[in-house]
Amino acid sequence: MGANSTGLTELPVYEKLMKLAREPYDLTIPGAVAPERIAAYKASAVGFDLLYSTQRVDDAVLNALQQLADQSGAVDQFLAMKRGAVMNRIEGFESENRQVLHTACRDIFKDIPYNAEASLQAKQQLENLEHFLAGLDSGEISPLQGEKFTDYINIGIGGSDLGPRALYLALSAYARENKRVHFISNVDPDDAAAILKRIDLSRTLVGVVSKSGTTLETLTNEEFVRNAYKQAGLDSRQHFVAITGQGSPMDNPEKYLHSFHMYDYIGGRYSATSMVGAVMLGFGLGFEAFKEILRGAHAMDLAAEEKDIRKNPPLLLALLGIWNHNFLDCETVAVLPYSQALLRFPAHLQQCDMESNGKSVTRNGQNVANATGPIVWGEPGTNGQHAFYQLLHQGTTVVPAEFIGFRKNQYDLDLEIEGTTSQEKLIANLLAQVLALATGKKAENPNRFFAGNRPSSILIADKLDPFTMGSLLALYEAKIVLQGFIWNINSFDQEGVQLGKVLANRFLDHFIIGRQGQAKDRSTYPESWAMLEAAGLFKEG
Ligand code: G6Q
Repeated sequence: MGANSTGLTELPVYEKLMKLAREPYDLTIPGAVAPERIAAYKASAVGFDLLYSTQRVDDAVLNALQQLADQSGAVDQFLAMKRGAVMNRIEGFESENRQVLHTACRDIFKDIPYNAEASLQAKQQLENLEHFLAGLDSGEISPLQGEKFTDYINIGIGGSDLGPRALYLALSAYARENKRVHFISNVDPDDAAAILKRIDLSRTLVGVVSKSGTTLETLTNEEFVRNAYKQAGLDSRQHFVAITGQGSPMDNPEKYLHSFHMYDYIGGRYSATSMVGAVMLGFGLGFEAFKEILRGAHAMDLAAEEKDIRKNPPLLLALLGIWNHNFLDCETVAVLPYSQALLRFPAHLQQCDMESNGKSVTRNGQNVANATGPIVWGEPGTNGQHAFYQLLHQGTTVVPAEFIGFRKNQYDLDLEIEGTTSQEKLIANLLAQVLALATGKKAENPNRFFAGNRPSSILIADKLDPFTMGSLLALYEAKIVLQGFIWNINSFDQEGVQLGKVLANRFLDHFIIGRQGQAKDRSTYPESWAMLEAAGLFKEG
């Protein structure tokens, strides 16, 4: 579905943007980043300011980007998505054919939600969670005669790990007293072993998160941890909760203390505000904090409906990304949070963006005629400054950057040292990097020359609290889907991860054959047998 059935290159404004891109705004000319420009190039919503005077755009480019948003019908498609249009599909070919309704988890705060059915299901699951958490708090739900669970292990991978984990780490300053959360995602046995070594199983609740209920890593880790319970003489059923798609193979109440559901219209990488994130965050931060995350996300979902790009930070961020990627030919984008709490947020965005928009066919199943999703990566500042910023400033590749910062720190602890606080040092560095990348520096010595014109923007809010985190999450989710709409790709499937999964199973079959001492028929899959042998993982005889 979608108002836009053409790709980017077929939109009328495409040629205009190509022409403008021949002479993009020069940030290195003295006075180019003028005070009036800094003040004017600012879009605000839900407590976030997006400062973009250090992007290579001027009013002509911004007007053309506005036309790009209008001609592609990006916001209308965003609204159609929220109402329940079947956006996850490829026209004329077999595809998932699903609605895309992660926003429904947040629309519960609307008097009339966009999609009544999905928001009702979200509400029912929230009530289910609220009762469960109350039972845990009162000690009613406990295998320990009134003593409470203190620890929680989240077992899940990909969308069932990255978003929820990024949120928990971002908000661990608000963690409830005597509650700790741990994560196991990798099928590497050391991931589970390291956690099992340091927790008291008898006081631990284990949330197994898998929408499909079939993911190799998650099912393996579930058995791995259940085995530890068995070894400890404990009944794992009293400790394990399931968070899964309704009707999935994991949707089996007999095996779990409690079950929570998510639905097929919520994609894994968009699922942090469904039960996928809710159960763990509710345990670790409390139910009210989780609702604050939802409130913040909902507020940004609404802000993303604004059609004027200068008043819509997610849409503007999406368009600036397209300007840099499709017109200025920058292949990657760095997300650089100046906040230690956002340690894993770039990793979440990497998945959310690259799995959504790393596509080569349009929604009509034709090859795309333009570049789609960029490579997304990043690390918190100021740490990154002492690592990879050399390349950002003087490398041969131009990397547009999205800086994220907060005016206040989370903990009530900061100190003035040599005249400034640590928080001031942090934010001063953020601003300095943005300016340095943009304006550069002339020098006689070529090795000390900074070319400048390296575009970036700043997203800044007051303080990283649950509401703000929810808004930030939704801002990026909206940015990613809006870009997908403009590129006319399906941002909601992930066929590209299938082939590797199938081949991994073939290698596992080889291990089984080897272990059972069966005859090895190398004629069917000569290359996989040869690879095992070359890697020293298997010897004949
Ligand atoms: C996300 C992807 C993928 C998924 C994991 C885990 O959009 O679909 O990362 O989240 O593969 O899947 P399950 O939740 O089904 O175990």
